[in-house]
Amino acid sequence: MPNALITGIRGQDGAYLAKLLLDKGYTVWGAIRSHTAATEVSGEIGRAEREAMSASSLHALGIADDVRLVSVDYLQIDSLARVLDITAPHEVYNLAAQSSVARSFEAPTETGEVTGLGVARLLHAVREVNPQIRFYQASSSEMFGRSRETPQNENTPFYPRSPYGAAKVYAHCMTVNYREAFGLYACSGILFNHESPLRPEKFVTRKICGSVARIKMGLQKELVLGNIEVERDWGFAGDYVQAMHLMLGQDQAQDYIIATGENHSLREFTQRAFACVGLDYHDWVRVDPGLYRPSEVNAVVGDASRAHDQLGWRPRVSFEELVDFLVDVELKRARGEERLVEYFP
Ligand code: GDR
Repeated sequence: MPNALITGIRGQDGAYLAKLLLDKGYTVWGAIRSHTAATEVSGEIGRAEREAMSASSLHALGIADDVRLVSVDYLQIDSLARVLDITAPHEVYNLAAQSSVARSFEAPTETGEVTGLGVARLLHAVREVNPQIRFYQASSSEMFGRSRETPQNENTPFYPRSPYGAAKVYAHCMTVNYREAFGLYACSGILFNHESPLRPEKFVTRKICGSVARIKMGLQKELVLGNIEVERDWGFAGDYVQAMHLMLGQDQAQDYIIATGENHSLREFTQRAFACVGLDYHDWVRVDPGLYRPSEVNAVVGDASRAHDQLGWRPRVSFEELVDFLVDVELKRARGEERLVEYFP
C-alpha cells in the first residue's frame, strides 16, 4: 500500500486527512516540527513525543497509535530531504503553516518563513529526493482577499489582505512553478474556510460555539467578537480532506477551488449558534473594534465547479448542519462528556 507523508499532522486537517488515508489502507507518516537544533538529523520520534501527542487531534480521532511520526526542521532543506528518505512517500500533503491570519499581522516574517518559504524548501527537497512524489499544497481563499470577482474560481486574480495571504500566494505560485518547470505532479487545493470541533479557539467558529455552550451552562458571561459583518464560505473539514486525496489521484496535476458556493455573514453564524441553545445572541455578544484586523477580507465565496466536474467532489455538510453540529459537540464538552464526542456529523 502507498505511503503518505502529512506535514502539519497536529492540525485539524492533518488529523482528518490521516484518518481518511488510514481507512484507505495507507501507511501514514506525520511530520512534526523538531525541537532540536537545526543541525541535528531528523529521525523517527520516540515515546516521549508520542505521549505528548496524546492530547492532540490524532488522539481525538482515535488514530494516535496508527500514525508514524517523524521530526523535521522546516527551515532546513537537508532535514526535509532526510524526512523524505525515511518515509519514502508516494504522496506528500503539505499542511504545515502558521495558519492564523490574525497572528500573521504580528508575526509577518515567521509567517513568511513557514507558510511561504517552507513550501519552496519542501518542493526543492521533493525534486531532489524523488520527483515522482505526488505533492499537495494547502492553498487558501485568503489569497483572493479583496477580490473584484464573485464567486472566485481558479482563474480569479489574487489580492491578499494579510501577511498570511501574501505568503500563501507565494507558496501557491511556487507549486505551480514546480509543476510547469520540473514536471512535478504538484497540486494546489484552494480551500475556503472549513471547520470542525478540532479547531482551536483562535479561530472564530470554535470560539463562538465553545462560548455558546459555556454561556448556556452558566460558565461564561459574554462573548466578545471582532467584525461580525464579514462573510465566509464555511464547510466541514472532513469533507474537504477528501478533495485533497482526490486531487492526487488524477491523470494530470491541477489546482482546484474547494468550497460550498454559499456565503454567510459571521452575524448569521453567531445568531444560529445561539439559537441552537434557545438564546438570542443580542443578549450575550459584544463587538470590540479592538479585535478588528488591520485589513480584512470582507467577503469570499468559492466556485468549485472544476472539483465537481473533474473530481466528482461535493460537500456533504450544509452551513446549517455545520453550525448545529459544532454547537452540539461543544455542549458535550462543556458537560464533560468528552468521551462521547463524535467528530463526524
Ligand atoms: P480566517 O478564519 O481568517 O477566515 O482564516 P478566522 O476563523 O480566524 O476568522 C474568520 C473571520 O471572523 C472574523 N472575526 C474573528 N476571528 C477570530 N479568529 N476571532 C474573533 O474573535 C473574531 N471576530 C470576528 C475575522 O476578522 C475573519 O474575518 C481561516 C484559517 O483557517 C486560514 O488558515 C485559512 O486559510 C482560511 O480560513 C481559509
